[in-house]
Amino acid sequence: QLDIVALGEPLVEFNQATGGAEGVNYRLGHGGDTSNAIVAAARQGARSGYLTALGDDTFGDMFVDLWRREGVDTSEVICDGDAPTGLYFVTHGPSGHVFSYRRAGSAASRLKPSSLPADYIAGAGFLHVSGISQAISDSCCDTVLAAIEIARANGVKVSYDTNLRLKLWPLPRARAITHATVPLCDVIFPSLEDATVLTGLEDPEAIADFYLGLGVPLVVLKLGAQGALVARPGDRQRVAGLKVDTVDATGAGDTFDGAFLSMLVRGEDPLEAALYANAAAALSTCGYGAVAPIPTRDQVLAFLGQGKR
Ligand code: KDG
Repeated sequence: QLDIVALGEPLVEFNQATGGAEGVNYRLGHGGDTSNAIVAAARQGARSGYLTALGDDTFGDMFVDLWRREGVDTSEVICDGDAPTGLYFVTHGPSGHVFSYRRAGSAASRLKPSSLPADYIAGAGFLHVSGISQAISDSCCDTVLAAIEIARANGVKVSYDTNLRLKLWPLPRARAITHATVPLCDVIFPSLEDATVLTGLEDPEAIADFYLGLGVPLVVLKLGAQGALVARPGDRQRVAGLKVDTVDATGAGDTFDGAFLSMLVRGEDPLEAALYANAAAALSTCGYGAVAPIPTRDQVLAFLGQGKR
């Protein structure tokens, strides 16, 4: 029995090391929003599993090794001998990180609804999916929607990160699919940045109203270094940002999602979960790459001054 099952695409990460552009080095790492989130959940002690397809290649093996090391169940991960594992480059410019994808035609983009292990999803506490998984191909979008249907039919809670990537799909389509998915979820984790583009609204309170109005009962709006807004019908709570020495925010939002879910499965309420996830996400920005700097539960608790629990 797993607490959380995530579905989506892992991406091998080449993260620009500091230094000049010529002959620059790239650190090899792991990325892919839902993979990052499930690793974050596992590092917080949640029983976690991942659903995806990998190429039959070294990069695919690299992910299986990662998940096994992290205690993420890989029993339903598909190996697709006819397509590669996707990858991306992260470069660092004056306005933060920039992603360059090499993922078209990847194994995960060929996922289809019939690839889904229904019993595996039906046995989980949460299903976690994202807008990126919907953006990479029509068949992966259908797969996400089919997985949500299986989850809902079996009383499995659904969490969703809008993770808007306009390099992957045009805004009108992103908006239509995202808005149609939100009401199917139990909790959503939009970033303020995504939500501003998707809704055309700038005020966090108005954004929360908008999403609650679509019918989702819990909106956790990620405000980056400014913390988070936890909104439920008739209830708003703010979590303040934490000061850390940020070097790379890649994957911070995903760490937030995984850490938040790990707290819900422990029975904590959404505000406690947001305080914790906010700290985990802040710590994850103190190192390069999406996965390497994700903190463990002990590190998060130490940072919050709570010691081990
Ligand atoms: O949130 C970080 C992810 O965006 C990154 O790891 C890569 O999944 C990725 C994507 O498609 O942008």
